[in-house]
Amino acid sequence: MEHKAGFVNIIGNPNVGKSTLMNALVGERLSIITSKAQTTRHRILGIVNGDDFQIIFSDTPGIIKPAYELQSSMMNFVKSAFEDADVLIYMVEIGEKDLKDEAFFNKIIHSKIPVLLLLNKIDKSNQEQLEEQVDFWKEKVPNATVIPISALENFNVETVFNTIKELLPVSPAYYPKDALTDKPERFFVNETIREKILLNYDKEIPYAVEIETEEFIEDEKIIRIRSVIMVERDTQKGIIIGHKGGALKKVGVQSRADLEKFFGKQIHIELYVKVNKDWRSSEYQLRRFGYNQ
Ligand code: GDP
Ligand code: K
Ligand code: MG
Repeated sequence: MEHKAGFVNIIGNPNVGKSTLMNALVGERLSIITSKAQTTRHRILGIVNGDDFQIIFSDTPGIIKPAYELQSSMMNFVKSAFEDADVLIYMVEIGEKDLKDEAFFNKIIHSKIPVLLLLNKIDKSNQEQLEEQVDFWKEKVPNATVIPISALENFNVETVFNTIKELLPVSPAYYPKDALTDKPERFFVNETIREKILLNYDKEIPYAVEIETEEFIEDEKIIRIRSVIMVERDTQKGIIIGHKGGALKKVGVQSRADLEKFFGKQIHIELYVKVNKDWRSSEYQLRRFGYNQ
């Protein structure tokens, strides 16, 4: 039997459902998901292995116009997603009619690699709107295969999966056949905590936060974790901790529940908050947190 393998990169505007799709395709909650833009900051690989294939999905941050250094490096992740793909997934959501970034759009319509245009969130549309949108995107991106899906309700996700398998080039596997992702365990701890912060705090707070897991000690039945929540200012520290530590405690409880599911073990988690002035604008700090490639 011939073995197929390749890279499938998922790009699109913020909040269209890229991370939801990758998790559905991989069958694991690798990418955090919230209704807020810029939830995904890194490029995250999700690997699906079969006897005769290996698909390496990569989830990227949404396409944005960078306003500060962190965002610039997030856009480098998106750009690199163009460079090594065997199949490109360009995701749009129902009702979306335009690309915010012309340069990206031109790259897509002139792409030499196969493009799947996934029209997501069709659970929110009616038949008439759906047909109109499919026609619109077929005309706008003539080189793409247009597939309407609902990543959230798992509608047509299998069709996407099978279409990708067809398009994969013949190749040996790139990663060990038991690999699920390229990211270390601590990365998923950091991301889980960051997701809870996105869910629990308003306005600028989540965007000023970075997580660093200092300790990850795995025993047979329990994993002991200690993580720092980094903020830019003292006032933000106070908000994260909350009255009598209540807000921080909530983040800990919610993170622990998710991490126990993810790792399949009991979790002990200790969180504390530290001020790290202006980390988002510091190249040195960004490198330290794995943003600058
Ligand atoms: P990303 O920013 O493109 O990675 O988008 P996310 O995967 O984080 O999803 C953004 C929001 O859209 C979340 O609230 C998801 O639950 C929601 N979402 C994703 N896919 C669907 C879908 O198929 N239908 C609906 N109704 N919502 C969806
Ligand atoms: K999002
Ligand atoms: Mg995302």
